[in-house]
Amino acid sequence: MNDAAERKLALSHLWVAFIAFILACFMGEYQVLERSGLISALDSPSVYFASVSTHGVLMAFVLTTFFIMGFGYYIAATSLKQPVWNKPLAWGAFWLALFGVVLAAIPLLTGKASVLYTFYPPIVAHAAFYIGATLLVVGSWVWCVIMLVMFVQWKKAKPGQPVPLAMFATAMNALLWLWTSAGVALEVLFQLIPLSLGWIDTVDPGLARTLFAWTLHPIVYFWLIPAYTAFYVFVPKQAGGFLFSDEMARLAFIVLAVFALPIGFHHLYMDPEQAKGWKLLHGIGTFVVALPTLVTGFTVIASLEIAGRLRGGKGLFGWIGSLPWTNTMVLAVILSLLMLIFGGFGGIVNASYAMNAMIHNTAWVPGHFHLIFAGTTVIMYFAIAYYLWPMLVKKPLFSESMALVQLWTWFIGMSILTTPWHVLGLLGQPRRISSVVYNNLLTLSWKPYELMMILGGLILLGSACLFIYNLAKTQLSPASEAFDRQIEFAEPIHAVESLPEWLNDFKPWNKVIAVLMAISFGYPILQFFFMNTSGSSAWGF
Ligand code: HAS
Ligand code: CU
Repeated sequence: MNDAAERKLALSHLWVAFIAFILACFMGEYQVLERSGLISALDSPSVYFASVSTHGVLMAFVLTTFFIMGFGYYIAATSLKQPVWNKPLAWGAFWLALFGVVLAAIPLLTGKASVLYTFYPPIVAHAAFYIGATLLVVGSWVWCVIMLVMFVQWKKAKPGQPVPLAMFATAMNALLWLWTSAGVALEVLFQLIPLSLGWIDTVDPGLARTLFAWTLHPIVYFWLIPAYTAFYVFVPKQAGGFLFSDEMARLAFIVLAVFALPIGFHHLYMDPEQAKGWKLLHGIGTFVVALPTLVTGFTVIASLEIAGRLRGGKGLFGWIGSLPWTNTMVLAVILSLLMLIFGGFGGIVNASYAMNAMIHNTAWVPGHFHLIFAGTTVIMYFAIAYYLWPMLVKKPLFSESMALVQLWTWFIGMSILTTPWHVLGLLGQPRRISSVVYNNLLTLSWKPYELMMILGGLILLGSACLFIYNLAKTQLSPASEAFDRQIEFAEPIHAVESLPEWLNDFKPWNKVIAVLMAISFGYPILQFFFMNTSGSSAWGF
């Protein structure tokens, strides 16, 4: 297949993602410096909050959405072995989303949208921020439609055959994202845009936070699924072995998508607007959604063990040493899993209803999500980029050894950055503050941790620059005629000839999601419309 058009489509998306990423890394380092109070000339809450809002939006929404779209297009084309459906539409979505990002960037950079990436009312941004963010989401919806159309077309053409695992995961993510983004879309369209344009005088922040919670948990799995896709479909082959179980992988993606949705109230445990019974229900669901990650850890480590033993590793742990640690994909998965141990542990602490009181709104929370998102997840984005870049530009990677150094330094930098954050959280440091320099003795103990974070941030910034440099040099190096590498998907150890429909399609799961969402969000949302908020009782006294 001549895939030049697909390669260009994927590359354009991935470059937008990584440019957003590197800009945000510079802001991150400025932020740790500003907060520490080390350089008094930097002291400016207004610049700090403009920066931290832009950093969050670039990392959480721009890097992720563009990466997921670009990766998805290429996965669909290569795993299904067919061109991307309706490329003009895909390009239209690309430009619409990019336009949205530029539109949102203007108020962000001029301090008119310093509302953080969660943009909770009652703080209100300039309308251009919400409209820009909406266009980015609409662009991503088009991507979802293209993925689902390609999935359905392939199934119609090959009835009864198992959809390739890589495409199954990608299409599942598209479906997940359609459901996920609906919550924040309702909030932005019916509350925040009208409010920021002055069409309405006030909104109910409780309703806004409930709608945002609908989105806030599943969005993190929208970001995570490409990393898990690489775990299952690239890692076993790169390690020199086989995927331990194709069916387990599918089941993990299904449970991840289905149970990611009805559990968002673990972000609202300490909020007053929902009753404790609903919170407990969502809390139980949160523990269910940790299961597919445990299954993923098991399957991926089992696949690595198969590879290690095929490579001659002996004994209980000897296979670990015989893995190809100098393969970027293999090194990245090992470092990613190591960060997942602690990032996931933090998640379980957060999810435990009573323990949440200890860490909620403290520095622990950014510690958790930097470790599990910027660590576990983004390190796999790097590995995917290193793997795909030579195929996308038809040139060998500029430097494999630089890539290995980059992955190690990202892991080391992220560990140095996030450990103090967790400790500071337990010491009571609030999150979302622009300065940690208080006038009391207690907060003196925060100082060494703040300094460590500056060091961690510096290492990460250096690592991020190496990443971009390597990709740019690869693309700009002279073309080599002989170079032609093809994408290789891992084979399961037991070939999958046929699958039950529930492991090969989404229709039944879509219905399950609808029921679970109606149960877990129906009443909690409707109550806002029926509640008496006038301050008097129903009898008028
Ligand atoms: Fe989270 C807050 C709970 C996963 C991202 N999370 C956040 C926020 C973000 C975020 C961005 O319940 C902040 C939102 C905000 O700004 O307010 N999170 C969880 C739970 C999980 C979890 C239960 N989070 C993620 C992932 C994210 C992410 C993934 C991004 C990609 N999170 C919460 C809660 C809050 C929260 C509360 C609200 C806190 C508050 O109060 O505000 C689970 O999915 C985690 C499951 C993972 C595990 C780990 C298993 C470990 C494995 C590794 C094995 C490896 C080995 C090593 C043995 C249970 C599988 C092998 C070594 C070799 C050499 C081979
Ligand atoms: Cu969550």
